[in-house]
Amino acid sequence: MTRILLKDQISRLKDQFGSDIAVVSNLDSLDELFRKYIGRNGLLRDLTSTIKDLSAEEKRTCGTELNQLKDFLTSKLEEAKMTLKRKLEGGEKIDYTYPFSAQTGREHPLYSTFEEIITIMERLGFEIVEGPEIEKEEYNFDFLNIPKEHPSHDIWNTFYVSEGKVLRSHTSPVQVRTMLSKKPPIKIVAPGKVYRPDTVDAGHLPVFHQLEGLYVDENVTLPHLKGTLEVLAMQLFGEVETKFRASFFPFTEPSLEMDVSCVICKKKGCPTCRYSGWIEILGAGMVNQKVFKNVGYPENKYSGFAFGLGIERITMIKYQIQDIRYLIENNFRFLKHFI
Ligand code: FA5
Repeated sequence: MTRILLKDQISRLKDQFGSDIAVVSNLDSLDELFRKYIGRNGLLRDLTSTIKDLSAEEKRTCGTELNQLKDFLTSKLEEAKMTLKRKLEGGEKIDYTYPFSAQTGREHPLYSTFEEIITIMERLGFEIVEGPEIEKEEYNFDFLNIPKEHPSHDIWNTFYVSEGKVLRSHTSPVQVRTMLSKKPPIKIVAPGKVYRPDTVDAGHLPVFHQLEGLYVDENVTLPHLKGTLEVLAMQLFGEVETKFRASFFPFTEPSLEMDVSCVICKKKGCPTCRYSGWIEILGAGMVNQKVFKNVGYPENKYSGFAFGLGIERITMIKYQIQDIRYLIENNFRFLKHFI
């Protein structure tokens, strides 16, 4: 017997074993197979006895190979035994008491807030529309009566993509797109991402989400606007204080901003509200007649209101989140609070 010869014998024995085990159908024939191959007078033993006349070195290598063969045969027989047993017991058994620790996912709080706002606005009769994030400069500014010298045109306030194209700095260009494509009555909300090179702090991000609202018809008034926003705030937050402040936007006249009392510090002042006790959640106003003129609507026929709210700010108030940056860090420990 040489090592080459032994290798050949091992390979043949494996082939033979493969054919034998493939047809085993009960535990008795499996026992028989065990005896045939690994039993005291089995084929493995026969092979082992053939190496006794080899040199010490060859004996060692061949011995290792025979041990590997034994391991192989034993594990295959064990495997077959388990499979047969399972079959005889009537299929795989499931242990229903085994502790279940799979982690379940859920929506990001930002998207839950989005969904909630959209549902409220749909109930109030607003239709959802969308606009592109890469926007024509003229829709982002000019049609909205934002003059060329306005600081928002500045490269420090807007991301320019190419000649005449910007990353929209608010969702208000969707107002323009909607009014250019249809006549009133219009009652839409437009959710989406907006981009600004703002300094990042507890309340500011360079990429955030807004929801634009626009209602245009004959005889839409300021009380319609205030009523709509108050219903929205009440349904979103329940018992919080709200207030309207006079403001300025070139595309609304008059303009206002809506603040909600800071739920983090209860109006005592904290970094989230910049120590004012109030968090600004939206800008709004009555659509400026100049915007109607720009989109080709007849003079003084229509009136309307518009608003643009910051989704991150609303999420912070709803879930009492102190720092806006938590919303984009994807820290699992933070997100787990909302599961
Ligand atoms: C606007 O963007 C106007 N387009 C809103 C508007 C629409 C006014 C229609 C009138 C009519 P403003 O820049 O104030 O306005 O932003 C609106 C809201 O976005 C803010 O109230 C705030 O909630 C949120 N916001 C603004 N900047 C940031 C920022 N850097 N990070 C997170 N949220 C922001």
